[in-house]
Amino acid sequence: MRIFGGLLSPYVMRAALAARFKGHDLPVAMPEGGLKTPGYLALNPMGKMPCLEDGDFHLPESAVIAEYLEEVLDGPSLLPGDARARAKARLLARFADLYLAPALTPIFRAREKPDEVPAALEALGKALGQLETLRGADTAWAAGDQPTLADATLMPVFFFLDAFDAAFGTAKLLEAQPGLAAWWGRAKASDEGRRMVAEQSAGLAAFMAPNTAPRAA
Ligand SMILES: N[C@@H](CCC(=O)N[C@@H](CS)C(=O)NCC(=O)O)C(=O)O
Repeated sequence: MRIFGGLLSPYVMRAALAARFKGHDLPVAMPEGGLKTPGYLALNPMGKMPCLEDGDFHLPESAVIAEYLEEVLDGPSLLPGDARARAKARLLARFADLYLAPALTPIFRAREKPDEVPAALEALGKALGQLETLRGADTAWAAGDQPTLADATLMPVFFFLDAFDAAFGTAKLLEAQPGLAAWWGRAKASDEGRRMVAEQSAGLAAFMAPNTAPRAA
């Protein structure tokens, strides 16, 4: 089993983290020739990363990949507890996909479209407040006392709050959300968090290097 993509992408990292939280270290690499070759588009017609390869089975879309890995890999459950606990983990992950990550996208594009950054920062602050409310009381991990699909989804997105802080003050937006701030502090200090931060930092350095980096986010 392997994952096509680059680990700077929060979507690729989500798939990798889901496997790692279950005790599996899947290889991750860009597909030969990039994301738009006829061969890769036959596996993932959207031409995006990640795409999971499991034998002759190919699966795009990080949320679906993470749920598939939860089903096929042995190891601790990433959807533990009762139906309500599982729904909570899924809700936080879905919120990240639909509201949090899109708010970050204009900040990635700040070099090309700096005018869009102030509105993006406002949207990001609003999304963090909504996430704090959805999450409710702080727990050791995002949705309970063990890592879930919510942590695998949120952690690679929160990396960018730290990474963009010097330029845009993004980490400060977290100060208004004490539960999330506490969770993120613990998550990035965990073994998987420290590894993730190192890998995404390396990917971001390559991405930001002028004219040399493959597009990774
Ligand atoms: N909904 C997709 C989003 C994947 C996505 O947008 N990936 C970006 C990298 S962060 C990508 O492949 N961009 C390259 C492109 O669109 O050409 C998922 O969850 O897997």
